[in-house]
Amino acid sequence: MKKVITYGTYDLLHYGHIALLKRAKALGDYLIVGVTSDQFDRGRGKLNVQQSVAERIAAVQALGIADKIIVEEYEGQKIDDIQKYDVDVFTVGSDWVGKFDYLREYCEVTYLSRTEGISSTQLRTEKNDEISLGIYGATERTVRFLKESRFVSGLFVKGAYSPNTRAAEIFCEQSDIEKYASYEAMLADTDAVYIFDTIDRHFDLVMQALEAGCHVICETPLFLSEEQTEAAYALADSKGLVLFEAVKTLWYPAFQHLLLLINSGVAGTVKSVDVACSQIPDDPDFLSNPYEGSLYDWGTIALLPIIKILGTKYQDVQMYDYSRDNFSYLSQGMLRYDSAIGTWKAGRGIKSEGELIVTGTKGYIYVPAPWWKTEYFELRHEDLRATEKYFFKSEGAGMRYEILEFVRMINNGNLTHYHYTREEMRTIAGLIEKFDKREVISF
Ligand code: C2G
Repeated sequence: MKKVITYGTYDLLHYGHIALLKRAKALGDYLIVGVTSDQFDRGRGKLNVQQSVAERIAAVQALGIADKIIVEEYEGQKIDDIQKYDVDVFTVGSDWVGKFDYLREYCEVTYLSRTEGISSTQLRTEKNDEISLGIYGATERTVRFLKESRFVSGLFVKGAYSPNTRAAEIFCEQSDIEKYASYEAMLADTDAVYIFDTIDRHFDLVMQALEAGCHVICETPLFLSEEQTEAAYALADSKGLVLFEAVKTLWYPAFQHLLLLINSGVAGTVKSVDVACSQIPDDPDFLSNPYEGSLYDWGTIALLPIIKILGTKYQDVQMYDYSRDNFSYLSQGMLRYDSAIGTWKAGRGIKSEGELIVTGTKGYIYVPAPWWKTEYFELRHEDLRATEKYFFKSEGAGMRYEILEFVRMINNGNLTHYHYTREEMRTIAGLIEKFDKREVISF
């Protein structure tokens, strides 16, 4: 029996895929189809896949062409599969010519001609209209946002506005996007807006954008109080708009996997979560704005692992604060739960080891600094030799994952992929509110 193997994503399965699968089958007697996992595609920079691996497998299965379907999860798996299943022929479309010649050492390699005039990319664009987006702000961060947005299909940056006219001019000219004369003008001309400013300015900017009918992706932390959070989400809901907090850490493949692992109980019962984040910005100007201070800046990121892992129902909270000249350099605190403790340390203009440790009854998870943009973490046990290492590659500056999620939410009517619940948002806003109201012990 001659065994053939082929691989693909098979997103929005079309006749190009089908033609290839049929010809692949005709090369032998038994066809194995490897369907890429969501993680694997993200890792190889294929970010705009619309369907989950389960949906894609179901579509391939329904064709009845494959004799066996497997999931492709890692680089180098093809060699393992060829040996494991005793494969005679490896085949893919002609868009890959030469790329898999290294497999000739293990089996026959055949490139089949690709069907012209059809592709998943084309179907994706036809399915959803492109979202036009305006950027509020003109800083190094908005430049990064713009660059990262180009890796996400279905969205394009139309222009920008910043109260800092000179900075806006430079940004728009260098990036070749439109420069708007006012925020209103930009909102009137776009479907969505990305807001980059300090937390104290978010509420007004967000409300104005929602009133104007724009979807909003706003830098983290979103708001200064629970009330603002409620009001903004109520308005977004009533208008059927997406209001998205740009917490890029949350969408990093490694962080997503960490949450998944903890939920599966590999570390036992979690008894404590310790988070530290700190930064000394390059430009010393930040000290002049109190809203650039510790928890005003780190807010959601510092509190997110605690709230995501231990939940929203804490018993009490203690906050300590080191401020000078109305600027908070360090916020440290402890959330006490029924049977667990969460601590955080958030620093601006001060530096510490930015690690995350999740302590459990069977072992602990260690995420090295800077944990908030990690690709790597370890699950450690009493016996250090039993350490399990996890590596999840993040492409670019990581922002593309959150932008992708934002686009998905707009296209899917705000229903799917809501990994960050309203209750979690409210809880975090409530803690930032306590900090803002100076319910802290100063030192
Ligand atoms: N294909 C085709 N004609 C098209 C589109 C795709 O023949 N118009 C083929 C591709 O060449 C590939 C298969 O259909 O052999 C699946 O295509 P994709 O879903 O785009 O998957 P791809 O990214 O090519 O994955 O490890 C993954 C594999 O290397 C290939």
